Amino acid sequence: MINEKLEKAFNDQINKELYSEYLYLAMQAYFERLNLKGFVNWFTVQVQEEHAHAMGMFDYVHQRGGHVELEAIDKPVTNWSSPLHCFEEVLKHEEFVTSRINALMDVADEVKDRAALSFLDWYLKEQVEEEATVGDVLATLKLIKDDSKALLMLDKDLAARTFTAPVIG
Ligand code: OFO
Repeated sequence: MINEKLEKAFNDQINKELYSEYLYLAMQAYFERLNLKGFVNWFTVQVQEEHAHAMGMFDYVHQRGGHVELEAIDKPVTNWSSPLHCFEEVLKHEEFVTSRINALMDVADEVKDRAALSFLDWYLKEQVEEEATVGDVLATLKLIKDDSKALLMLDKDLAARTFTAPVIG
C-alpha cells in the first residue's frame, strides 16, 4: 500500500503532467495559427508523450493500492511572440518538471519507498532526454533568427517526429 504523503505527491505530479499536455496543446494551436505544420506535428507527439507520462503514474498509483484524485488543470498561456519565444518557454517548463520529479523522488526517499524510487528513475531519464531534445530545437531557432527559409527547413525536419508509446517503469 502506498504511503499517504507519497500518494498525494504522485497525484500532484499527475496534475503537472496533464498540465504539460494542455500547455503543449496550446502551443500546437499556436503553430496551427502560424501554419507551420512540422511544428504542429512536433507538438502533437509532445502532447501524446505527456499524456503517457500522466497515465504511467495514474496506473502506478492504482497498482500500489492508492487512489487517484484529479484536480483542476490550470489554463495555459495561449500565445507567444515567436517560435523562439515559445521554445524558450518549453525549455523552462521542462526544467520545472524535472525539479518536480526530483521533489517527488525526495518524498519517496523520505518514506523509504524503494519501489517508487525505482519506478521514478524512468521519469528522471526521460527528463534528461526531454530537455536535450528541446534544447536542440531551441539552439537551431537561435541560429535561424529571422531567416524564414531556414525556419521552413526546420519545420520540415520537425514533421518527421513520430510517437512511440513509452514503456514506463
Ligand atoms: Fe512529462 O515530461 Fe515534459 O513535461
